[in-house]
Amino acid sequence: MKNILKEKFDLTPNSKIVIVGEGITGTSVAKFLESLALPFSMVDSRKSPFTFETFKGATHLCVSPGVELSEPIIANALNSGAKLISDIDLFAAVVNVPIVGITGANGKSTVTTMLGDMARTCGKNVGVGGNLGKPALDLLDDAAESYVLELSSFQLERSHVLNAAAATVLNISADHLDRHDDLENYAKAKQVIFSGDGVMVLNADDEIVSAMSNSTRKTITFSIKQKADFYLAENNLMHGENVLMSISDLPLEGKHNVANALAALALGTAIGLDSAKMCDALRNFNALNHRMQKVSTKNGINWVNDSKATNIGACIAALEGYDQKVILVVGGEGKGQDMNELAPVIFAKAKVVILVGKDAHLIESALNLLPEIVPAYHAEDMREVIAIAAHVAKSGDTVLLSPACASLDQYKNYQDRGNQFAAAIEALPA
Ligand code: UMA
Ligand code: ADP
Repeated sequence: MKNILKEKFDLTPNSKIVIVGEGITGTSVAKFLESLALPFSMVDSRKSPFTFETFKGATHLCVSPGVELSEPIIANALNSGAKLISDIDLFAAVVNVPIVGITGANGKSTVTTMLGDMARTCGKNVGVGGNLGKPALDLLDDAAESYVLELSSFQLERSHVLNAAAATVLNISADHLDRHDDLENYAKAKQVIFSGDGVMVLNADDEIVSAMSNSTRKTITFSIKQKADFYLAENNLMHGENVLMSISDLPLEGKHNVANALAALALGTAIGLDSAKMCDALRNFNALNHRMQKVSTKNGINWVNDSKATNIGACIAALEGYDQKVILVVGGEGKGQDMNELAPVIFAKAKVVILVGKDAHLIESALNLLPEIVPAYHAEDMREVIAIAAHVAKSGDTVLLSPACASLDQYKNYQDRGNQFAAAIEALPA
């Protein structure tokens, strides 16, 4: 292993490696370097602010995904010759079995979990993690036959040698533009997942993703709108001319989850998994918490928690999946997104909107630009949201929490927001 690290990254016992960020990524890198007796130091600006002294003489920086590379002191160290390494690059360099990489604006966690389930259903010993939760280096296991990694744009922008056996960019829509400047830069960061010569799995319905194709590479496409290698036809998931399974056997809400299932099938096929077993895994798949999760049917109302919809793309996908109009709970921290993109879909799919959070007024302004009127209510907190929803909803209605915004203005995180939604429903009188 040490030879590989020397060859790929010029890492030796004489290197001065600084791990930036003492979170779970930094800790996983520290454990890994320790196991190889490679010396390092760890720094964390929340404990002690960075100074030029912090990085003096550093030969390598391993910068955690939550730390911005553009931070002047870090940028200066990198410009002065320190090499940027990442936990993902270290992982990829030492792994000898297939790695599958999954990125995209939305659906990463769902597809990563689906593919992990598929591999296990096929009897494989598979390591599943990355941005999903368990850092890549903590997955290392000699018994693993493959790894499935969810990768964020932050992880990809500091990785160079992934060379995944199969990789996908599920979709591109605005998110994290506070860190990536514009959609083009965000897409470029995601495209790094295709470094190397593995199979490319591309979403034929997404123009930006389709433009990433490379005629010299083996490519598998998926689509819910047109014929592709894996596609949807007459309510069946198809591979070429073969019916794989009916969408009615997919225990998930929303058409975007059909796209996710097709993407997982395409990735699984790329690494040689059996189709019938992959479909078995899909039939038994449980929706991840806070993603289109049916939380209750209290008072005959279908309450759905999609708190993980922290961007407009996820909220649009959620709404488009419904045939009937829903009562939509939306708002939070808007992260500079253009709410005008959301307004027409809200009009088409919401009979009432309940606006919450710091940037609720931006969504209201976007709705006010429409010639049509969508009845809107403002709520201060989740209890009020649920009280209003319970008041306007009739038996048979769906109340959907799909905020299109981050949660941090009012909650600890999206899980906390989803949990408070469920708790407030629970507290309603029957
Ligand atoms: N820190 C600094 N200076 C800074 C910012 C942070 O020193 O300017 C320190 C913090 O004090 C903390 C550490 O860095 O001690 C945290 O590092 P981190 O933010 O990179 O977080 P980790 O704990 O290492 O978790 C990261 C991912 N976090 C982020 O990308 C922000 C986790 O994704 C991921 O699960 C984990 O690695 C394992 O791979 C979380 C996430 O929110 C869930 N991801 C974003 C998303 O999904 O939208 C991209
Ligand atoms: P990620 O890990 O990329 O954030 P998740 O699977 O956690 O993705 O889902 C995040 C949000 O995006 C949820 O609100 C979910 O309903 C929505 N979503 C999932 N898959 C897609 C998709 N393919 N297109 C659009 N939205 C999606």
